[in-house]
Amino acid sequence: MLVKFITTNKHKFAEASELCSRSGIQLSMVDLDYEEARADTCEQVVLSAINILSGEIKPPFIIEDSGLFVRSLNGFPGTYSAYVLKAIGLDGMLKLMRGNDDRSAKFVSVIGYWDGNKPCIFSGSVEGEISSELRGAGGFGYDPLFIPKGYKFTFAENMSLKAKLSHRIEAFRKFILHVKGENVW
Ligand code: ITT
Repeated sequence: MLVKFITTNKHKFAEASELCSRSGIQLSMVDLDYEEARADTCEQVVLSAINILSGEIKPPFIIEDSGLFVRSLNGFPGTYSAYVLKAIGLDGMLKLMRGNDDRSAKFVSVIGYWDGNKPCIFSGSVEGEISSELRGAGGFGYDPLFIPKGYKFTFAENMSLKAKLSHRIEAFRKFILHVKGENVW
């Protein structure tokens, strides 16, 4: 089965397509930059994107909105994660967190699937904390400063850990279960 993944982010695409291909779902990347809604939740962003894109792109397709939600910053950067990374970078995030005792954070991923009939939403999240320095060379985005709960490594230091328990992997497992009826836990 072939499903379009509308994204400008090749890292997201690589992580998702590896898992999906193991279940016989082939993702093809459609690198289309569309206007994303301003909203507090990834669910709202995804539903509004399906609304726009379903008029332009033939089903079946998926989109994914994700982000890093830092508890002591009231969920910032959240749905603005891509913009904030461009604007202040990882060093800027570390500065924002300086002197902050509560470093807990979570990554969230929400997939929107349009099969031509009704929009479906699948979400995943992973709890963790913001490290005090950047560590590791793997992954992308905020991976060098995110330490998943119960571990000492950042995602960027341990990509095989990320491939097992990331927010994106959880959301895509749910998507695969829906499409194929196959549990890939
Ligand atoms: P799209 O074209 O799919 O929208 P994007 O990169 O703009 O690509 P988002 O709007 O969903 O994607 O922004 C999510 C940002 O959150 C992303 O650019 C990263 O900075 C960060 N992020 C999401 N998942 C991540 C992950 O697994 N590891 C590190 N950073 C992540």
